[in-house]
Amino acid sequence: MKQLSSLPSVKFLTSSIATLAISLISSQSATAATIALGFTKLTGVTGGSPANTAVLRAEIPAISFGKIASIVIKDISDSNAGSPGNVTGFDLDAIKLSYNAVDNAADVNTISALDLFDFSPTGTVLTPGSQRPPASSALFGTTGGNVNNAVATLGNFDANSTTDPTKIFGFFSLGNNGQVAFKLKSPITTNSPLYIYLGEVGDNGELATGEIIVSQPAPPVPEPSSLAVLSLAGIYLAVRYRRKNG
Ligand SMILES: [Ca+2]
Ligand SMILES: [Ca+2]
Ligand SMILES: [Ca+2]
Repeated sequence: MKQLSSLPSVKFLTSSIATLAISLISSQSATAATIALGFTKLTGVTGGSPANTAVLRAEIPAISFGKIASIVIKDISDSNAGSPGNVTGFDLDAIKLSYNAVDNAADVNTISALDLFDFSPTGTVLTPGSQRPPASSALFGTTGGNVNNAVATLGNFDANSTTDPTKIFGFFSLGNNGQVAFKLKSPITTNSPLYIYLGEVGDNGELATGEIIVSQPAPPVPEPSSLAVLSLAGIYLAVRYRRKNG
């Protein structure tokens, strides 16, 4: 009876040693780091007709330890902010990377941009958030769980800020707690500050956070002998535990 009851403990011990080994390996060959972005709201609004897109700017510092590989934007809107249904959550009009800093929303469309975004589902990976009732089949500006850039036009701050179905255009909605990851066409280094601009349609209190994912050159792969030592240690501990408790 005693032996039977001790078996699950032994299994647990061996699996926790395996977990330890995996985390050691991944920390020795870390390939990514994340940096949170802090956004500042620019003066005024921009957009299509009606134009009511708020523009948010974050500074990406010069990065010497790796390359910027992707940018992740997450909805953190209060569940009462903005309109419900298919426009629930942060309404992204556009995203832009530029070396130019501007303070007025009206200037964001004219500054030069870095051509690094791929707005197809290959480079723009959406995790749709939830809709507040009445829910539609899809969030606005999305099709089949992906951003539909023919509707969202993420390269232009051009959204018509309305929920009128005959006029609504130029953005997509993230849904509550939705997120979108932009995988850059080629990872970049920055020797000087770079600016990221986001447009939020409606300027109606919906919020998002952002982070950049920096890829790092992988350090040398751990020596096979050190991995072997870890597995041997695991076997030894498991056997010892079984003897002691078996
Ligand atoms: Ca919204
Ligand atoms: Ca747009
Ligand atoms: Ca909005």
